[in-house]
Amino acid sequence: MSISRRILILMLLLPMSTATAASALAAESASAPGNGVCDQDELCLYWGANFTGPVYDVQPCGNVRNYATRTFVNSTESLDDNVASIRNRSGYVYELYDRTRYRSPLMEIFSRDYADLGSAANQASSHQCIGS
Ligand SMILES: [Ca+2]
Ligand SMILES: [Ca+2]
Repeated sequence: MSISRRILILMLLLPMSTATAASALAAESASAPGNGVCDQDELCLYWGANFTGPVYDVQPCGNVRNYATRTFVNSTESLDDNVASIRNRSGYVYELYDRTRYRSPLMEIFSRDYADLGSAANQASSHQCIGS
C-alpha cells in the first residue's frame, strides 16, 4: 500500500473516531440504568445510609413492583427490605411502598431529592413513579 493511500485511509477514519469519542462522552452523562452509577435522570437505591454501598439505578420513571426479584448492581444483596437511602436525579416523583405491588405506602421521594430513609430504612419492597 502506498503512503498516500495510507494517509487517505487515515483521513477517512479520523472523523469517525472523533464522533465515537464524542458519543462516548455523551453516554457518560446521560441516563444508563443498571450500570451501578447514579447518572442523571435516574432513581438510585442505595444499600447503605448516606448513599453508600451497592446501588440499584432505575431508568427515568421506572417502576419496580417486587424488590425481591432484584439485587443491587454487582452484588448478591436483594433490594427487598434492604434500601437505606435514595437519590432521585429525575424530574419525577416516586412513591415507596413497604409491600410488593405498590401496597402500604412508606414515603414519597420528590424530584431531585436526596433521602436518607431513617426509620423507613430496610422496609421498602416496591416503588412506583407517580408523576412529575
Ligand atoms: Ca446509571
Ligand atoms: Ca417491606
